[in-house]
Amino acid sequence: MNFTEILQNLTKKPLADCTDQELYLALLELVRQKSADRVQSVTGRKLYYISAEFLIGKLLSNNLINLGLYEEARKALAAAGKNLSDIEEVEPEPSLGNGGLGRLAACFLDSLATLNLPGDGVGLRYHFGLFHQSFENDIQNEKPDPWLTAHSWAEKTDITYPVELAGKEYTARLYKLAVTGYEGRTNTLNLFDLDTIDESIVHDGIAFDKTAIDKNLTLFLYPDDSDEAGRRLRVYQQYLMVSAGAQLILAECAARGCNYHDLADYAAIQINDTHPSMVIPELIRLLGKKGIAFEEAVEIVTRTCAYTNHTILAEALEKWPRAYLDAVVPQLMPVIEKLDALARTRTADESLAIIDQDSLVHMANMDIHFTHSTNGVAALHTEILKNSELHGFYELYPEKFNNKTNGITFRRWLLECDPRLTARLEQYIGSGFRKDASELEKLLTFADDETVLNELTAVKKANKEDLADWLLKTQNVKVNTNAVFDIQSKRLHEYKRQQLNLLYLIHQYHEIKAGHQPAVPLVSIFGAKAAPAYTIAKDIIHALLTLSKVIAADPEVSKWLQIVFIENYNVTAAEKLIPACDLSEQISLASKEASGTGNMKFMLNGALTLGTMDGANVEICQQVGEENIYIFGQSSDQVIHRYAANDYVAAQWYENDANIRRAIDFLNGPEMLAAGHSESLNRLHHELIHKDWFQTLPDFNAYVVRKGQALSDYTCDPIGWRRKCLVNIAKAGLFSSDRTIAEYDHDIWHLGNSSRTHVR
Ligand code: 26Q
Repeated sequence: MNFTEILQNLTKKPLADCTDQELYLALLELVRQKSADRVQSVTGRKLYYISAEFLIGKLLSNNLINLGLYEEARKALAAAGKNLSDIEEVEPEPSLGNGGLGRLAACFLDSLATLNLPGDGVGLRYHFGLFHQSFENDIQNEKPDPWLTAHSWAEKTDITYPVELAGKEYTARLYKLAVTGYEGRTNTLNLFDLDTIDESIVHDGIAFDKTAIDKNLTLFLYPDDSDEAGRRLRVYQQYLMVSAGAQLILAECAARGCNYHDLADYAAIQINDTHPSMVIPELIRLLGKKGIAFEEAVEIVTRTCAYTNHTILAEALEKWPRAYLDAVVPQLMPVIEKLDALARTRTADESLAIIDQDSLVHMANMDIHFTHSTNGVAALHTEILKNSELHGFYELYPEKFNNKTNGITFRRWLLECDPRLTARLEQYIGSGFRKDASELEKLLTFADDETVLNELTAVKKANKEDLADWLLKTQNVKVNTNAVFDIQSKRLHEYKRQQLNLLYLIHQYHEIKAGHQPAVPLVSIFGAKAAPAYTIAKDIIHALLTLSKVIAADPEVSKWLQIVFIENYNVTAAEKLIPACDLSEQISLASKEASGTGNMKFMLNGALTLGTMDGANVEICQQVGEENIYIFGQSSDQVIHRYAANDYVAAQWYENDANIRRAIDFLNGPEMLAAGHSESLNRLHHELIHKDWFQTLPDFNAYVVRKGQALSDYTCDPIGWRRKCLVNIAKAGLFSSDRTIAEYDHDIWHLGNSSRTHVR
């Protein structure tokens, strides 16, 4: 049977007569069948990647590519007058993550399956994901983001587990989503939910009755900065996830012959940040019920579990008041108290305790004491953990600490999102890079080949045209594709410093008004969601939207400068933006961005990075060389010292620098106040002068100069620019998540083996 016939067997009518929805459902069914063929049995150790977030993105194209069916499908549909990209639009995007951490989990699942490693995900089936963002009156508005349609990739199973929350029993139901690797095996993403969830209790945006746990528990994913009630609900969510997850793991291992004493020979559990940390006491509790004594259970769990840290921001490290835990998970508190007592026999350092003097339970501390591995997510991040943030732990357990620099799956972030570039690369260096990302380096032999450089320029131009069409269609804005496309897309957070970019744009506005024409027109594109309770983050969005209007209304400036803030940034939008980017903004305050992964995606698609020496930017710089990246700003050491000295006074920088003053004072000057909301603009103005916790002002001038350099290189030396782009693509291989996963497996998981051969 040819592809058309196979598909017609599912649609039961000629493809030409089908709606896009019908074709989507047929393709979904076909992918399901083909994925099922690739399920393999497991021997030895299997990984369970537990995470509160899996930001998987749309799955149809990804699965077709990984199954090797994409081209066939595209051609069969085209022959029937159908367009695969129209069919893709029918699919809702599962928005089961905030940002980097959730997307990383999704990339890891892809790489595990591609490398033929047994590794499943464990998480939650949030009905409305994060939230859907729209701009109303230039202010972020939040709505539910429904993605669970009648036909969804996640399939309901008959498997349920009892979970006790606040003394009441709930029933967690398992949903399974197939994860098919590129020419690899099929693994599973296990998502838990309650049958009793009531979507109709959501009203006025994303508000709902927070007391009715049985109705609300998995309605939303909590943003990274939420209110009190939200945080409390998070404990409920986390325990649902880890208790059901732990029961699933024990059941699967037992079915494969595990007697629980040898759990570490059957399972490796990776704890993705502190959100799933309660899996440690929960497993100890469950092993206790199987007759295993506390001391042995601690040893088993320590050998089975490993922990990844994704942040050094103190406010993001989870510390739960024990009163929360007493109320929600009383069954865990005796275990946590025993773990605290045991940890105190290992160290007298109070800062390493699990339960502190204020009765806060430090989840990261529990993780480090009772797992065998703690890793950071980029070289600089791991060094900062060892030398400052977690120094006491490093002295106690030096052998536990290791680095695993993040990566991205090239299937989604090159083959799927940038078919034009993929085709060109294949023409130059063959198709080996599809499976072995390090082969991209072969591209370096073309660094001085003007034909190749011109062809790469043409690919970028065509991608920019595509993005322009998409922006017109979805955001109703028109952009000039001869301009530089400069993109900052990531969660909105002060440490990521979208406000620095904002101040630059105001600075440029003034320069143009003063008659200083820029080297090239600039389209400055933003994509970012702000946590609903994060006021200053929402103020920054408002200021950018307002400035965008002020500029658009001024023909003198709008010839040179345009700001586009796209609504509801998500994986689907990222796949449109990234291939069209010229300049990638990675401008976090040095030491604060653990790694970043967007930086890798932009680089792989031939954008140049404008960034600080932070997170994985440091390794990108090492890969491409200083001449192929635009680095500026304070170093992480300088920043760490400034914090330690506690002597940063933003107001001094404001008073002593006329450029800074001019830019900041524009925020609540007459032009902005006429177009925006004074309360919000005044608050941001005040914040920057009197707080500026993430040191925007000390980096301002360096940023303006470096960005100016990049823009002038773009116009004055187009061949030199494109050569830099080529080097970036060629050197991106290191950032394949296949490399990252191979390192996790080699150093931490040892999948498919017995753990005993690897015990230290
Ligand atoms: C914590 C407590 C209460 C409520 C929410 C949270 C919470 C939720 C989400 C805390 C953190 C997150 C997400 C963190 C995250 O995405 N971190 C990013 O992880 C990436 C993958 O390692 C890195 O590349 C980024 O640098 C890091 O910011």
